[in-house]
Amino acid sequence: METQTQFFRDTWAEINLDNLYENVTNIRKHIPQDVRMFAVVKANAYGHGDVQTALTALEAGAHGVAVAFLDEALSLRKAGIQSPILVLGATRPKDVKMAAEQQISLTTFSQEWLVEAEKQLTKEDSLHLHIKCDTGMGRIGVRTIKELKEIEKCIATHSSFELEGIFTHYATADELNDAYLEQQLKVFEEMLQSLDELPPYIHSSNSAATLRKPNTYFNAVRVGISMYGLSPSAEVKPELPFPLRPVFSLHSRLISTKELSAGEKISYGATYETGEKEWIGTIPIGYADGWLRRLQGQHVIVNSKRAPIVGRICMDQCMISLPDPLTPGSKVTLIGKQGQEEITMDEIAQKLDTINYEIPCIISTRVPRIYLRNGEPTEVSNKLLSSNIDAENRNPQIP
Ligand code: PMH
Repeated sequence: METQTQFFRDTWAEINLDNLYENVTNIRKHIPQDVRMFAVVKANAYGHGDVQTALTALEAGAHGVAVAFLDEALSLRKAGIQSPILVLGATRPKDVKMAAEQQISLTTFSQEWLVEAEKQLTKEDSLHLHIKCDTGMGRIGVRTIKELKEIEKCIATHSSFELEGIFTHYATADELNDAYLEQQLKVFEEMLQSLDELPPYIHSSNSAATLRKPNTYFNAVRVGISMYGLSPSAEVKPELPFPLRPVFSLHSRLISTKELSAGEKISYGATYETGEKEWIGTIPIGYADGWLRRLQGQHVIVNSKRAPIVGRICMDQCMISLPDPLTPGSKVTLIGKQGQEEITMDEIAQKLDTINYEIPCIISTRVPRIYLRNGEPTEVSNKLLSSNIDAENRNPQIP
């Protein structure tokens, strides 16, 4: 595939929107029709590109999108996303006016916050709120029924607030042992029972719970990692109800190749020494792109064969020991498939001793993202934007 003309560097990530669409479609088929799906597109859609991900997920049947911060929500609105948007994290009370104006739903978990937020609003405003319950994650949320009731009352007595939802988040949904999840679920159900009236949206499931635990659905789910075609953990991977298609792949091209004789040194510290005659290739990606120094020794795929990264990874470049004599310009795949070979996100995560979630997030914005639709590079098109509106119309029951 030819790279696009908007960037001038031979390293790029491909975001396969066809696979994203298929993952969302399969998730939608897996859950009952009346359960709404929020596509979690925080952190630039886990590094995949928030606008393109949001539009594709909405087109495939997601009801709305969820982000971590108000800034992320505002940037999606600015890009023309018209669906419901929920901010899952904390927002400063002084910033709530903007959320009300842009019809962005916020998360609340303290009465003091409501008192401060109310000062920013007028009678004409309607700020949509979801109450976050901390049922055992220990992050944010109300922990007692007493606090919850105070918040419910405070929202009900102020006309500028509208209680739109209530939710919680599981700490161990990606583990096969469900004991702690069931304990959290029980606490959440007790909290729900204490309410005078249930709000329109009740949600608790992340990807792992959405794929494995129908008893956590209530009437909405919040799906991130599985939409991107990645398993929430190695433990639940054998249990997934349908195959997930990876969305993110990472590629580069050889910018220099040379045949070196035995005993030549490679990169900072001169830590690698060629054993015998060896072809060495250089690719323009380094730790400033999120291709961290600890990936030294990791394989890439070139000429459809695996080849190791040799010597220290530099800020903008690294070297590989080539399997064949190759000329500059050959494609190098760092994550994804080339020929019969594949390097998965999970392989890179394992090499870095972390989880797959972290990898696309740390591939820096210096690496351009190319969006593929029907196998071809695509811009955010008017067609996609109009289907964003269609997705809204398919959901006439939006409160
Ligand atoms: N809901 C909330 C509140 C979340 O924080 C996340 C992910 C999701 C839903 C989606 O989870 P999934 O990607 O497993 O489907 N949050 C995080 C996090 O804070 N760190 O890693 C994932």
